[in-house]
Amino acid sequence: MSTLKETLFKKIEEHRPRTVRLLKEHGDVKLSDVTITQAIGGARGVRCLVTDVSYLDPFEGIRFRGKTIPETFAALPQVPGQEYPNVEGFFYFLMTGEIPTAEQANEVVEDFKKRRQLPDYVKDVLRAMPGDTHPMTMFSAGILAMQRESIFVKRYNEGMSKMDYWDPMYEDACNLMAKLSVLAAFVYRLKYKDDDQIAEDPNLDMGGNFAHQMGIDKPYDDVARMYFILHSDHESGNVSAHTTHLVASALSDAYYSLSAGINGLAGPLHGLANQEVLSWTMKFMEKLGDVEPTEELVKQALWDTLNSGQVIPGYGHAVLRKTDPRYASQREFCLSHLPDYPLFKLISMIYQVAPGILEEQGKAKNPWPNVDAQSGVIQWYYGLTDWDFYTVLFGVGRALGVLTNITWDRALGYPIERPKSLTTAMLEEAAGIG
Ligand code: HAX
Repeated sequence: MSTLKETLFKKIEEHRPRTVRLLKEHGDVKLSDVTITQAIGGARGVRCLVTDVSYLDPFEGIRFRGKTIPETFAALPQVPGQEYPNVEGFFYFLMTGEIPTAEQANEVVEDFKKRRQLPDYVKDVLRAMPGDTHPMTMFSAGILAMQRESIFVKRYNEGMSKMDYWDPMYEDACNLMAKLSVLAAFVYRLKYKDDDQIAEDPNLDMGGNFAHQMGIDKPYDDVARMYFILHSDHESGNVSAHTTHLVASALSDAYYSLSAGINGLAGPLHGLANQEVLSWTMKFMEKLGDVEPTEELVKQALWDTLNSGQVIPGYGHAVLRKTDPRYASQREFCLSHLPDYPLFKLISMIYQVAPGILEEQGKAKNPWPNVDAQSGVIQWYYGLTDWDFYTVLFGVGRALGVLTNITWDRALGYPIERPKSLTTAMLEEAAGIG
């Protein structure tokens, strides 16, 4: 058994009694009251999900296993010649809550290398899709096509104890996680590079091999590591995480569950916002022609967007009430690697004026930028200008968190999810207007 799996099993055994005790002795303790606004309004703020993988504070932002983003980057084993830690070591940390040693992180790197070959039939399925298919559809279909590989399904059909569910779920999670960046690069080269594929390099970790298979030079390997880690987890209530958890709660395997979560990520109010930000910015520049952008021109364009009934992509959040630390972390990267890049300067100018405009409009509860406002600039700078691919990158990262979560869901025996619906007449009756 690998060190990661052994450590995970130890952690699961330590954790199980905590969940059992809460249920047996304190199951009636109240966590939330639900209002009509919350019932109609997407359960915003209703505290009814459990995860120990990450926690999102409205003002501080995300903590992965108790650590902020800077603390996470500082704590993970540093690899000589790289600015960012290996994604595989971060996966170890998310799964177990323990910072791996360099050796333990490297063990995951080697394990993932053995698991990462993409089956030929997946390539056939993707090649059969029409050329104008969105890359998120191809990514999701690629994941779903591999469902026949599920070890969970095989073991379930053989008959397995509930206590063992986590084990094949973990194996599926690792097999999928190892393949996702290879699948993403395949989709990219198929769709945008005439299917001119680049063979994987067995000497490289996930970030390094991804950059290599994308055909983008250094330091894109570090961009990939940073990007995948930053996008990994944002507790359980966001659409991609919640969907993955919900589908897995029916004991659907990791392939079915992740594919569903990726479909949720593909919505413009969620992960697709990163492509929308670039599309908005490029349309703005195109309109300007040779004219230099100014704060006044940006303000006008933002008002035009709002007045036409559209949202400003990359701004606002259902939970956060300050600048997203994932935005701040990417901004820091830009300040050190591409401080004078015109597109970065424009994105910074939008950052200067958009919050004020959203405040003046008075609708958005959070006028500050989220993760998606900054990420496209970095991709564009390194030559990845096909912005409809950006959400696929988000998807590879998001898988780290949601696959960890569904492995723990099985370990802790979380049941099938089934909230209760009411009718509008029942709400009216509760409000005393029925
Ligand atoms: N531009 C214009 N209006 C906005 C806005 C924005 N960026 N953010 C919120 N609003 C509006 C809402 O549309 C809503 O209007 P209505 O009352 O007319 O319906 C009102 O302000 C209140 O919304 P809210 O409570 O502040 O925000 P929600 O929790 O309902 O929605 C969203 C959160 C992220 C979906 C929202 O802020 C938004 O649409 N942002 C733009 C799209 C975006 O950047 N999405 C990515 C979010 C991060 C993420 O998940 N990444 O994957």
